[in-house]
Amino acid sequence: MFSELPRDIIERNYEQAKAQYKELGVDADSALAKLAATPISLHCWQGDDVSGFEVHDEAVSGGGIMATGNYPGAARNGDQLRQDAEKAIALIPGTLRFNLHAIYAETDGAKVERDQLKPEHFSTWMDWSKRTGVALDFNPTFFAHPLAESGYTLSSGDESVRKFWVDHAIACRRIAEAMGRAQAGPCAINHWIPDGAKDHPTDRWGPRQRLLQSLDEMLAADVDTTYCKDAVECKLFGIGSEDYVVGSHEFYLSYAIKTGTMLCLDMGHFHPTETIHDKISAIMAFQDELLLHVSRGIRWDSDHVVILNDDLRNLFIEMVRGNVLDRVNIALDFFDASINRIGAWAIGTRCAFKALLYALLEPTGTLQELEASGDGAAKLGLIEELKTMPFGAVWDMACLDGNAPVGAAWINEMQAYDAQVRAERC
Ligand code: RNT
Ligand code: ZN
Repeated sequence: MFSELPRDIIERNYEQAKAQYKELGVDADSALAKLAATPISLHCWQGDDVSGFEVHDEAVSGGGIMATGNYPGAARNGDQLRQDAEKAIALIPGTLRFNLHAIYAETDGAKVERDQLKPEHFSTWMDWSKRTGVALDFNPTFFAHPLAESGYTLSSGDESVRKFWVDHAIACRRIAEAMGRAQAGPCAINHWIPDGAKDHPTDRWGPRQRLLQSLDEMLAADVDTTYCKDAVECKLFGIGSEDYVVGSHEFYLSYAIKTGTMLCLDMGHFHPTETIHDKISAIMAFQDELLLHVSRGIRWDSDHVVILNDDLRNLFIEMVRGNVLDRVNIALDFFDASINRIGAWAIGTRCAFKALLYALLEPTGTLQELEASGDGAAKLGLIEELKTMPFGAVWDMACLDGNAPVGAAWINEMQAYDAQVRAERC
């Protein structure tokens, strides 16, 4: 349905675009090289609506996050999820990592409690990683579990519950360490807990003291942090924690500064009009590294498929202007079960790479000189002119170089795959 431009036209368009960017002092070739060298971590959970493969004796609620929609054909086991992920990866140019959650352990049908998880339960994922060359990242899963039903995990006042989750975190840190060793490079592990209260709690203090204690305990475990790179993710509010979230921004920011732990900023975890791009230079004045959850909030919900909007561009522009791409771990976090899931992955990830490329094509030095010289109109004018530069021609070249479909042609592949998968799975 959507045809791809012939190769020679893509190349000719690129040469013209490159000349136009050169006029502004921007080298499009080096922007493409930098784009190809900057990894983004693709989240496994868009593939199956954050379900995972755990064996449960009883029904459990989502526990603080929920994918809505029932588009047919969701992956229901590791092989299907890997097959779907490979399809999505083929539609995306650029270097990808793959971000797993503990509930994606493969246990051959056996019930393995989360505090008992071992690297061997992820050996198929690690083999896949080796075969595809896609490095892994990891997350403990502190939700969708009977011991999370109270709304409190690492901050629970029930000592046995709190201990269970600390042990889960430690088990996961060991798995991340094993993944890191296997891929000869760090595995980023992100700790997000749903803990909080729907309505005004009378004790905001106790849970935070206990979370602090739990974090100290889990991070003190004997794990090699050259391979296991920990981050903590804050949130303002969530489903069932509308009034109070134990792990708020202030809490984790303080913890991170005090202990040197990496922070994770999710684009959908702040006030609905609050964006995160302005936070990067503030936090990185004190911290070596940062983890980002690239997402899109709409009203009160935080995990819509990422699109190329101002928030996304501003985020990548800030990283490029600050020259911190090698200090920021970029991960995706969205889940939409109402549309084709391969499509959701492809759209959001292609957009993240587009935003990165857009940022890399900015004549930052010129803009900053204009600003320093007090010529605000010239600066603003140039920023606006950049929006109608032939960015698309450079992006098409990135897709061609990256062996991904050019233009809308990826949609054909998504549709063909959808038809095949529906025939097989539904
Ligand atoms: C939830 C957090 C968290 C999760 C994933 C699945 O609000 O954003 O990062 O989305 O861990
Ligand atoms: Zn997140």
